[in-house]
Amino acid sequence: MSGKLESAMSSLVELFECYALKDGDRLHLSRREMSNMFHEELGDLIKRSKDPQKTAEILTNMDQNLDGQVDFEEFISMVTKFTMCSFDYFTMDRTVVYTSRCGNPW
Ligand SMILES: [Ca+2]
Ligand SMILES: [Ca+2]
Repeated sequence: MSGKLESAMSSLVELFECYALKDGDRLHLSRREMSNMFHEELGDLIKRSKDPQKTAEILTNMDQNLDGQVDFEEFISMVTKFTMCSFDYFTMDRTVVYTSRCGNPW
């Protein structure tokens, strides 16, 4: 049985490969693959961002070595930065999930 962290890590690898495989190169996200991933996986989070300028900055700077594509290390770096900026969003949602699943926690 895997823990939540191991599951999250596995999910990130699977997600990256799912989008990266579309052009046959499973090790890199092309610009089109990145665009598809943003719209399909982060659309709601981007719309709710309290700091749209910071969000745009993180997403446009994904390609750190400027080779026109995003490798797994660059992808994980973006996920880390974006997750840190989204802490309030996720903790707010966790309360909603907890309340709806377990009743009033107080
Ligand atoms: Ca690819
Ligand atoms: Ca790159």
